[in-house]
Amino acid sequence: MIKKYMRAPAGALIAVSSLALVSACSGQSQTQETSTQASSQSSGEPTVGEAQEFIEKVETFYREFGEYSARIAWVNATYINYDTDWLNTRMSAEGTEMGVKFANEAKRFNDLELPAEMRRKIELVKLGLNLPAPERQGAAKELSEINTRMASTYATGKITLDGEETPRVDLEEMMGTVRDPARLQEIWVKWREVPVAQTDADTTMKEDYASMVEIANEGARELGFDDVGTMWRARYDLPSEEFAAETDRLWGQVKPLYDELHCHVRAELNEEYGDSVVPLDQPIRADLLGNMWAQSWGNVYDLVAPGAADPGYDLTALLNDNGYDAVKMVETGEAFFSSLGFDPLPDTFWERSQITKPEGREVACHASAWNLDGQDDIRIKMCTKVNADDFQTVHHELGHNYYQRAYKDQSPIFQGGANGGFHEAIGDMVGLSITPSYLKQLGLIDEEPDASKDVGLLMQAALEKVAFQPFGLLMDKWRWQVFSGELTPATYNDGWWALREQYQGIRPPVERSSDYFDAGGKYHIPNNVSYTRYFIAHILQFQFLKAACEQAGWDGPLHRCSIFGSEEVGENFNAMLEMGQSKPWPEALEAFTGTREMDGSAMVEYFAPLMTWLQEQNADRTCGW
Ligand code: X8Z
Ligand code: ZN
Repeated sequence: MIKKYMRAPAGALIAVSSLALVSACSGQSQTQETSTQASSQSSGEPTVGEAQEFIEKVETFYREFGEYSARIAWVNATYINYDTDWLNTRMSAEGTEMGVKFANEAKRFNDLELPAEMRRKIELVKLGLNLPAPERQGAAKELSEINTRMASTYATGKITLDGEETPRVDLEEMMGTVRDPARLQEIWVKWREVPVAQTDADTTMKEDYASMVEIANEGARELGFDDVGTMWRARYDLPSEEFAAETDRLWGQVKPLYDELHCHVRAELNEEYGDSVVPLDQPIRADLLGNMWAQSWGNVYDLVAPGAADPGYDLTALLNDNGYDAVKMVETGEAFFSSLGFDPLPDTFWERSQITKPEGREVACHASAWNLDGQDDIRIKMCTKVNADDFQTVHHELGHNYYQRAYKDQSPIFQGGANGGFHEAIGDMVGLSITPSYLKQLGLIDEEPDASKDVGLLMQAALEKVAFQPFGLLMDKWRWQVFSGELTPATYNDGWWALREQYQGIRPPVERSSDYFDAGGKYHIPNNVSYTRYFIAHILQFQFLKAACEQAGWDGPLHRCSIFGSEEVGENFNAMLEMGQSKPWPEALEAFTGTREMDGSAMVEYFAPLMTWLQEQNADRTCGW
C-alpha cells in the first residue's frame, strides 16, 4: 500500500522552536485550525485569487526554509557547541520573523469566503508559530537566543555524583534501579540544580524562562490571542476554553483508576520503605516511583507486583539476555511496522540517525523523530539504552517517522498530525502490541503466561500508562497558568508543586523553596514542547487499539491483543496517517475508529480486570492524600 506514493517536491518538515512546523520532540506540526481570533487588518477587498497566491507563497517558504532549518536544528541537537547554537539562534529568529509576518498577512482573509481546504490552510498559518515574537525590532532574535540557551542548558547541564561528572541519561536510568531513598533523593535534588545554575550568559534557566514568557506573550497578543496558552489550546479544532474542558472530561474518565493505583502503590511502597519514608496519609515521595519525574512508574513494578499473578518475566532482562543492542531494538521496531505492510525504513535512516549517545561531544539525549526534507529523510535521535523503557520509546519514535512519511505528499501546511495527540499515539499504539504472544514470536519467551497472570501484565501497563495521565495533564495546566500570568516567577515553583500534589498525589522528597525551578527539570519546559499532546495520546492509543483489534477480528481481552502481522489494520491505519492534518481531527479519528469523539472508555475497558483487583486490595486501606 505504501508503494503507491509518488515523489513530491521537498516538503517542509522542520524541527525548530521558531517557525515550528514540526517540533524537535515529536515531528508534530505546531499548526492547527482555530476559531478566528485574530482581527482583520484588511486594506482593500481581498480576493480568492490573492488568498491562493498567499498560500502558495507560504507553501514554498515552508518547503525551502523547512529543510534548511531542520538541517541546522539537527546538527545543533546532535553536536551542541557555541557555533551550532549560534546557527540555530539565527535560523530560529529568521523563522519566527517570517512566521509572524505570515500570520499577520493571513488575517487579511478573515472575512473572505473560501473553499474549506483553503480556509483551513489560512487558519493553520495563523497558528504556525509555537512561540510568536512581537514585530518590534530585535524581539525575534532575543527570543531565539533565550530558547536556544534553555535547550542547550537542559541538554548539557553538568551533574557531579560521587565526585565524578555523570551523564544525564545515566542519572535518569539510576532513578529506575536505585532503591536507597537517601541516594534517590541525592540524584533527584542534583538534577534540579541545573535550572537554577548560572549559564554562560549569566542568566539562569528560570530567568530565561520568565523572559521567554514575556516576549512570547507579547507576540501572541499582537496576533490577537490572550496569551501563548490560549494559542496552544487553539490547535485542537475547538474553541480554547472548550478544549480545556474536554481534557478535564477525559481525565474524569480515567481518574478513578488512577486513584486506586495510587492507593495500592503507596501501600506497597510503605511496606518496602516504612512509615517514616512513605506515610500512608501523605502524597507519595516523588523520587520513589522509579522515574526522574514520577511520570511513569513501570520501574517499581517489582515492589508492587501482584504476587501470584506476576507473569514471571522482565523485559529489560530478556532483551539483555538475548543479546539485543540498540540497533537490534530499532530493527525489531521496524519489523513490526513492516508486518503491518509499511515499507522498510530507507537506508538513509540507518546512515543518519543517532541511535546511541556519541562520545566526545554534547548532544540532546531526549528522544525525538525527525523528517529533514519533508520526504524520505526520516531519522530518530536517541541515546538508547537496552531496557524495557527504551524498547517502548523506540516504537514511539518510529511511529512519528512512519506518520511523517505517510503524509509527505500533503501540502507542507498539512504535514502534521491530525492533532498533537495523534502524532504521539501512533507508535504507542503499536507498542501496546508488545504482548506475551508477540514476545514468544520474537523468541524472547518460550511460553505465554496464562490468564491467571493478566493482573500482573495489566499492572505493568498501568504503571506506565495510567500513572502517566495526571502528569500528562498538569504539565500544561502549569504552563497555562504561567502564560496567563496566574503564576509569576516568584510562584512558579509553589504552583508547580501544588499541581503535582493535586493531580498526582506526590510531593518532593525535601522542602523546595520558591527559588527553585523544578518544572525546568523536565525537557518539554525549556524546549517549549506542549504536553497535552501526550495526555491525549494516552487516551487515543487505547481507542486506536480497540478499533484495530476489532478490525483484526480479535475476540479476547483487549490487553492480550497484538496487531503484529495484520496488513488489514496497517492499511486502515495508513489511510488515517496519510491525511496528515488536512482535515479536522474528528474526521481522521472517524476514518480509523468510526467515532468522532475522544473517549477514555477504551482505556478503562483495557484495565478493567486490574481495576477489580485493585478495589479488592484497597478495600481496607485509606486512599487519597
Ligand atoms: O517526550 C516524549 C517522547 C518524544 S516526543 C520520547 N515523551 C514524553 C516524555 O518523555 O515525557 C513520550 C512520553 C511522554
Ligand atoms: Zn513523541
